[in-house]
Amino acid sequence: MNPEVYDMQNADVAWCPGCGNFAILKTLKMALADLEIPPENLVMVSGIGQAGKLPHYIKSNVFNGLHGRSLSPATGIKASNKNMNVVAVSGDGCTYGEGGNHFMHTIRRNPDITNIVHNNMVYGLTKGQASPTSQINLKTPFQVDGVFEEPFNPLAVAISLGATFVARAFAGDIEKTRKIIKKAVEHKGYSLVDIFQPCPTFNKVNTFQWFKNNIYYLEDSYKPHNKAKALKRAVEGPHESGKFPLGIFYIKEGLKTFEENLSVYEKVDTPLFKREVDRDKLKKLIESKKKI
Ligand SMILES: Cc1ncc(C[n+]2csc(CCOP(=O)(O)OP(=O)(O)O)c2C)c(N)n1
Repeated sequence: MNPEVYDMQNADVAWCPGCGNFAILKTLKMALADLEIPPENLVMVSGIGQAGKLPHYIKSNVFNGLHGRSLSPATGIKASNKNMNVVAVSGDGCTYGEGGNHFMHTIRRNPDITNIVHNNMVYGLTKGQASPTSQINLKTPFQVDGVFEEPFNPLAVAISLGATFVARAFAGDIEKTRKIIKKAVEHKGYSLVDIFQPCPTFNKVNTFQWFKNNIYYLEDSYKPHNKAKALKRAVEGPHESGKFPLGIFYIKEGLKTFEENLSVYEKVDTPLFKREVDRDKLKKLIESKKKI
């Protein structure tokens, strides 16, 4: 399929020139086209931020929720129409900061959704404050003495909570990122793709070149099926006097998804949104004093 099927005509794009978001958008469209997912079968869900605007620029069904709240509507959408391909996309601030609690508990539920996080290590939309993934000593107009907190490690958190697909990519490498996104979308269950992305306007430290100097790919011989080994690789990085590995760290297959665990799908396969609501039953339930 041609990635142009996802092009939005006359979209007024709000991203700065040189922003890594452009490459992520382009790569995502290529990966979805490779998988031949028609726009009508795709739901893009986001929170708030520059990354959170991505669904505005891709022809598909869209739900743009509150800051930090991309994953709960994405889970609900998938549960009510399990035939849809659901991709939740937002920034590191939105997903790991404001949405940190949702991030953790969505992983535990394992809905069959893909979670793409644009990780520019800064809050872009609100003009450059530190985010949970900001590196130690990063100075910003708000953190004038530099960041002193330990950076949030989304991969290690996801692996330890039992995420069934965990990967990291770089916006500057379209071909490898395209392959990773394809595998993530194909994966049955929750998949995380954290994508390093330069923010040329508000992060003058973690630039395109900085990322190039501080990343490498997991070896071809690396097998992503061992949780302890995946965790060990996930904690590597410049803070441990190394580099950040990229690639697929962990995959666990065969686990039931959130939707599959719902009793409503036990006997009937029809998506919830297509079913008739028994209004009398609902009314009785609302009016009853019974505690649920
Ligand atoms: C509840 C709430 N808190 C704070 C904000 C302000 N706010 C909007 S976007 C954002 C951070 C965006 O950073 P990130 O998610 O990393 O995305 P980026 O803009 O860098 O792509 C913040 C703090 C908000 N809109 N709502």
